[in-house]
Amino acid sequence: MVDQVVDASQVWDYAPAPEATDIVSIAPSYDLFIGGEFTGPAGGGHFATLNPATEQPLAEVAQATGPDVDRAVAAARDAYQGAWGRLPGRERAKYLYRIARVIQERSREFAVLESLDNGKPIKESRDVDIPLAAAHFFYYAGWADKLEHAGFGPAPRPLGVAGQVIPWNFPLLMAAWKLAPALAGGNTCVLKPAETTPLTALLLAEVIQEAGLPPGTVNILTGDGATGQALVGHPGVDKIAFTGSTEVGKEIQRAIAGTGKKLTLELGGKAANVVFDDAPLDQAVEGIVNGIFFNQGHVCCAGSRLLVQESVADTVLDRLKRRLGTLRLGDPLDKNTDIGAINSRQQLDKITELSAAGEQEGAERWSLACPIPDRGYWFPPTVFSGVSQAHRIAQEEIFGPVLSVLTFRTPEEAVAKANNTPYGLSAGIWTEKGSRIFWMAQRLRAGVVWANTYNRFDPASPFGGYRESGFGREGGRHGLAPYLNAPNLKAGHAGA
Ligand code: TAP
Repeated sequence: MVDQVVDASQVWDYAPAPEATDIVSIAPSYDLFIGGEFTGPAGGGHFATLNPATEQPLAEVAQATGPDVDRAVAAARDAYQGAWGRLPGRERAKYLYRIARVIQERSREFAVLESLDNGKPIKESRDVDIPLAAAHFFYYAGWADKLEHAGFGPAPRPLGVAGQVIPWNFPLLMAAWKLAPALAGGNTCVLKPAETTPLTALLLAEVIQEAGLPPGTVNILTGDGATGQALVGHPGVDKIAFTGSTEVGKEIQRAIAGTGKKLTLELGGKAANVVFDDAPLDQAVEGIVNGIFFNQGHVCCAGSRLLVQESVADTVLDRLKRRLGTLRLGDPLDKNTDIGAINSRQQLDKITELSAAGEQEGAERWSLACPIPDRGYWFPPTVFSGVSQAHRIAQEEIFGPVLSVLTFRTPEEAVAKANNTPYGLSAGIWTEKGSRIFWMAQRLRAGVVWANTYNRFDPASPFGGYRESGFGREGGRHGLAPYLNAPNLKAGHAGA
């Protein structure tokens, strides 16, 4: 059912406030970043990266194949055994600080480019993605000369060459999550950004040149899943760090079994955001909106299942729909935009298919009646109520602006329903009772639990899941561990 919740005559009309794009100069074509230089792909192939809000191509980007992976891994090995590997931690820290500062200096450029390539609202790339990416480099710069004080035992050693594969939902931020701890620990890196969002990783390559890192310390290979597969399978890589879908994560785990390569997996999620009847409901509604509609719901830890106590379910749903009526969907570069474009046709098809399944299975659909641009990939904020635990929309990760609402009567029932998922990445609790927060947090099987807030990130705080959400942590002191060999660290998640 599509429902108009806000009387159109009462809507305050915003004047457009588009961010200027002339700060970014996008080249017609990009090469690979190997050994400190941009270099053409061995196979000569390129593919287009699109603006998902217009479906217009932004640039051609090189398709890396096996020989390029060989070159990048060799360059990373040389840097590891050479200039980068010889640097003491206090010198590595200076490079990381430099990268962080240049990202800050060029933050508008990064934000505009991220919104163009990804489709996310400029206010999110400007206020969240880019500042957090810089903060990660600053944070890990601080650790580079203090590794022996990180609690892993004396003289922790780097692992060597890290192969890092990232998704499209937070392109620069995921690159920062991968590169910063690896470099702080003294490793060298080969990074593969997602096929649909390579441009900020390529701008980061320019920053890395500008910061003067020894050639080969960071290499960036654009390409598709086959490029990622070649990197993961390369015998010259010592450690694999992957963020992406659970399906591909399992494939990677199988592929490297028995090789002795270390592995961290940051995979999908289906988080429960649990609202009790004593919660400050207006605040909870803001948390629900942030939990599932931030970044069009393309968030691994999105609060995609709302569990609301039965006694307040109608009130919460009414207030939620009223609040959603104020969201503005449209041009990602407009500073007033709350909901940007879906990143790709493929992702839009997946969201559309799962939403249709929700209706077929009997859940009640409500979608915001808002103007949808003629071109580009868009999906209006959507809420399903009357969802049962067996519904696909309660079990599968939709990775879009779609909320499934379930109800509960007792805290025990809330825990049982929240944990009824193969994932274990994140959860939210809304209640005014501190004791209930602790009671719930002890029972929710999730790597991160937020209380009376949602989607809070800080470089000092470890993030990661368990079960089908993966293993290993990124962020904080814990985020260093997957990149180090040290007496107090377990053998790590080897493929063996
Ligand atoms: P995937 O399809 O898994 O892709 C992730 C990355 O892996 C992309 O760079 C992809 O390349 C590459 N890839 C694809 N097949 C591969 C293979 N066989 N071997 C090696 N690499 C391969 O995920 P996605 O659709 O981009 O991202 C969405 C998923 O990521 C969601 O499930 C989300 O929950 C998860 N995610 C998790 C987290 C954390 S921290 N847990 C954070 C963000 C996202 P292409 O781009 O060319 O396909």
